Amino acid sequence: MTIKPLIILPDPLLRQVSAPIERVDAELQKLADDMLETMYEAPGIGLAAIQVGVARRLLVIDVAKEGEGKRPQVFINPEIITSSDERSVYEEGCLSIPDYYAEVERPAFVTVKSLDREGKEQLTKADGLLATCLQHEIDHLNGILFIDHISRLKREMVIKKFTKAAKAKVL
Ligand code: GNR
Ligand code: NI
Repeated sequence: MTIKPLIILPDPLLRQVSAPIERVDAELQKLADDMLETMYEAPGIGLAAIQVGVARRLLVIDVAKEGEGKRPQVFINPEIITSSDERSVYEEGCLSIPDYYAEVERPAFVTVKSLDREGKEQLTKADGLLATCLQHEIDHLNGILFIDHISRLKREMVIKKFTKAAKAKVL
Protein backbone atom coordinates (compact mmCIF):
# COMPACT_ATOMS: atom_id res chain seq x y z
CA MET A 1 0.00 0.00 0.00
CA THR A 2 1.10 3.54 -0.66
CA ILE A 3 0.43 6.84 1.03
CA LYS A 4 -0.26 9.43 -1.65
CA PRO A 5 0.39 13.19 -1.43
CA LEU A 6 -2.74 15.28 -0.88
CA ILE A 7 -3.90 18.01 -3.28
CA ILE A 8 -4.26 21.28 -1.34
CA LEU A 9 -6.30 24.44 -1.96
CA PRO A 10 -6.08 26.44 -4.30
CA ASP A 11 -5.04 23.62 -6.68
CA PRO A 12 -7.50 23.84 -9.62
CA LEU A 13 -7.79 20.02 -9.62
CA LEU A 14 -10.11 20.42 -6.62
CA ARG A 15 -12.60 22.21 -8.92
CA GLN A 16 -12.60 19.47 -11.54
CA VAL A 17 -15.70 17.28 -11.97
CA SER A 18 -14.64 13.63 -11.63
CA ALA A 19 -15.59 11.07 -14.30
CA PRO A 20 -17.59 7.88 -13.67
CA ILE A 21 -15.71 4.62 -13.15
CA GLU A 22 -16.29 2.10 -15.90
CA ARG A 23 -14.63 -1.02 -14.46
CA VAL A 24 -14.00 -2.17 -10.91
CA ASP A 25 -10.73 -4.02 -11.43
CA ALA A 26 -7.57 -4.72 -9.45
CA GLU A 27 -6.10 -1.32 -10.35
CA LEU A 28 -9.15 0.48 -8.99
CA GLN A 29 -9.12 -1.65 -5.82
CA LYS A 30 -5.45 -0.76 -5.31
CA LEU A 31 -6.33 2.94 -5.64
CA ALA A 32 -9.14 2.51 -3.06
CA ASP A 33 -6.74 0.72 -0.68
CA ASP A 34 -4.09 3.43 -1.15
CA MET A 35 -6.73 6.10 -0.47
CA LEU A 36 -7.77 4.34 2.76
CA GLU A 37 -4.14 4.17 3.90
CA THR A 38 -3.66 7.85 3.01
CA MET A 39 -6.86 8.76 4.90
CA TYR A 40 -5.87 6.80 8.05
CA GLU A 41 -2.37 8.32 7.98
CA ALA A 42 -3.65 11.92 7.65
CA PRO A 43 -5.81 11.19 9.75
CA GLY A 44 -9.25 11.83 8.29
CA ILE A 45 -12.67 10.18 8.16
CA GLY A 46 -13.15 10.42 4.39
CA LEU A 47 -11.22 10.95 1.17
CA ALA A 48 -12.25 11.52 -2.44
CA ALA A 49 -9.99 10.35 -5.31
CA ILE A 50 -9.51 13.91 -6.58
CA GLN A 51 -7.74 14.70 -3.28
CA VAL A 52 -4.94 12.40 -4.44
CA GLY A 53 -5.09 13.83 -7.96
CA VAL A 54 -7.34 11.23 -9.61
CA ALA A 55 -10.51 12.68 -11.20
CA ARG A 56 -12.60 9.50 -10.84
CA ARG A 57 -15.87 9.02 -8.92
CA LEU A 58 -14.44 7.06 -6.01
CA LEU A 59 -14.42 7.86 -2.29
CA VAL A 60 -13.52 6.10 0.93
CA ILE A 61 -14.90 6.67 4.42
CA ASP A 62 -14.34 5.34 7.94
CA VAL A 63 -16.44 7.04 10.61
CA ALA A 64 -15.66 4.49 13.37
CA LYS A 65 -14.76 6.17 16.66
CA GLU A 66 -11.23 5.93 18.07
CA GLY A 67 -10.91 2.71 20.01
CA GLU A 68 -13.49 0.93 17.85
CA GLY A 69 -12.06 -1.28 15.14
CA LYS A 70 -11.55 0.04 11.61
CA ARG A 71 -14.67 0.15 9.42
CA PRO A 72 -13.42 1.07 5.94
CA GLN A 73 -16.13 1.78 3.37
CA VAL A 74 -15.62 2.21 -0.39
CA PHE A 75 -18.13 4.05 -2.59
CA ILE A 76 -17.81 3.92 -6.39
CA ASN A 77 -20.02 6.14 -8.61
CA PRO A 78 -22.08 7.22 -5.58
CA GLU A 79 -25.43 8.95 -6.13
CA ILE A 80 -27.61 10.58 -3.51
CA ILE A 81 -31.07 9.19 -4.23
CA THR A 82 -32.93 10.71 -1.27
CA SER A 83 -32.10 13.47 1.19
CA SER A 84 -34.15 14.63 4.17
CA ASP A 85 -35.74 18.02 4.68
CA GLU A 86 -34.41 17.79 8.23
CA ARG A 87 -30.99 19.46 8.44
CA SER A 88 -28.06 18.99 10.76
CA VAL A 89 -25.03 21.14 11.43
CA TYR A 90 -21.50 19.75 11.81
CA GLU A 91 -18.15 21.44 12.20
CA GLU A 92 -16.40 20.32 9.02
CA GLY A 93 -12.79 20.21 7.99
CA CYS A 94 -11.07 19.03 4.82
CA LEU A 95 -7.71 17.39 4.27
CA SER A 96 -7.32 19.67 1.22
CA ILE A 97 -7.85 22.77 3.43
CA PRO A 98 -5.68 21.88 6.45
CA ASP A 99 -6.42 23.42 9.86
CA TYR A 100 -9.56 25.29 8.80
CA TYR A 101 -12.93 24.34 10.30
CA ALA A 102 -16.42 25.78 9.90
CA GLU A 103 -20.01 24.78 10.62
CA VAL A 104 -21.95 23.53 7.61
CA GLU A 105 -25.67 22.75 7.44
CA ARG A 106 -26.73 19.82 5.26
CA PRO A 107 -29.57 17.28 5.03
CA ALA A 108 -29.47 15.10 8.17
CA PHE A 109 -30.34 11.83 6.36
CA VAL A 110 -29.36 10.62 2.90
CA THR A 111 -29.70 7.42 0.93
CA VAL A 112 -26.77 6.75 -1.38
CA LYS A 113 -26.60 4.23 -4.21
CA SER A 114 -23.11 3.14 -5.26
CA LEU A 115 -20.89 0.18 -6.05
CA ASP A 116 -18.75 -1.36 -3.31
CA ARG A 117 -15.08 -2.42 -3.52
CA GLU A 118 -16.17 -5.62 -5.29
CA GLY A 119 -18.23 -3.71 -7.87
CA LYS A 120 -21.51 -4.86 -6.32
CA GLU A 121 -24.39 -2.41 -6.04
CA GLN A 122 -25.03 -1.18 -2.48
CA LEU A 123 -27.63 1.09 -0.90
CA THR A 124 -26.47 3.06 2.15
CA LYS A 125 -28.93 4.75 4.50
CA ALA A 126 -26.86 7.29 6.38
CA ASP A 127 -27.46 9.57 9.33
CA GLY A 128 -25.20 11.54 11.67
CA LEU A 129 -21.54 11.94 10.77
CA LEU A 130 -21.75 9.36 7.94
CA ALA A 131 -24.50 11.38 6.21
CA THR A 132 -22.44 14.57 6.48
CA CYS A 133 -19.22 12.87 5.37
CA LEU A 134 -20.88 11.22 2.33
CA GLN A 135 -22.24 14.60 1.21
CA HIS A 136 -18.84 16.27 1.77
CA GLU A 137 -17.11 13.56 -0.32
CA ILE A 138 -19.73 13.50 -3.10
CA ASP A 139 -19.32 17.29 -3.30
CA HIS A 140 -15.60 16.69 -4.02
CA LEU A 141 -16.56 14.48 -6.99
CA ASN A 142 -18.41 17.52 -8.37
CA GLY A 143 -15.61 20.03 -7.70
CA ILE A 144 -17.40 21.46 -4.65
CA LEU A 145 -15.65 22.18 -1.34
CA PHE A 146 -17.21 22.65 2.11
CA ILE A 147 -16.15 26.31 2.01
CA ASP A 148 -18.68 26.74 -0.82
CA HIS A 149 -21.36 26.24 1.86
CA ILE A 150 -20.14 29.06 4.17
CA SER A 151 -20.36 32.83 3.79
CA ARG A 152 -18.64 34.43 0.82
CA LEU A 153 -16.54 36.61 3.12
CA LYS A 154 -15.21 33.62 5.08
CA ARG A 155 -14.64 31.63 1.87
CA GLU A 156 -12.68 34.42 0.22
CA MET A 157 -10.54 34.86 3.34
CA VAL A 158 -9.65 31.15 3.38
CA ILE A 159 -8.85 31.05 -0.35
CA LYS A 160 -6.69 34.17 -0.02
CA LYS A 161 -4.74 32.68 2.91
CA PHE A 162 -4.08 29.38 1.07
CA THR A 163 -3.18 31.18 -2.17
CA LYS A 164 -0.58 33.26 -0.30
CA ALA A 165 0.80 30.18 1.45
CA ALA A 166 1.10 28.31 -1.89
CA LYS A 167 2.97 31.27 -3.46
CA ALA A 168 5.33 31.52 -0.47
CA LYS A 169 6.23 27.83 -0.94
CA VAL A 170 7.37 28.10 -4.58
CA LEU A 171 9.66 31.05 -3.84
O1 GNR B 1 -11.43 14.18 7.90
C1 GNR B 1 -12.44 14.80 7.60
N1 GNR B 1 -13.31 15.18 8.57
C2 GNR B 1 -14.57 15.69 8.33
C3 GNR B 1 -15.25 16.24 9.40
C4 GNR B 1 -16.52 16.74 9.23
C5 GNR B 1 -17.12 16.70 7.98
C6 GNR B 1 -16.43 16.16 6.91
C7 GNR B 1 -15.17 15.65 7.08
S1 GNR B 1 -14.34 14.94 5.73
C8 GNR B 1 -12.68 15.21 6.19
C9 GNR B 1 -11.72 14.52 5.23
C10 GNR B 1 -11.86 15.15 3.85
O2 GNR B 1 -11.40 16.21 3.54
N2 GNR B 1 -12.58 14.50 2.99
O3 GNR B 1 -12.80 15.00 1.77
NI1 NI C 1 -12.65 17.15 2.00
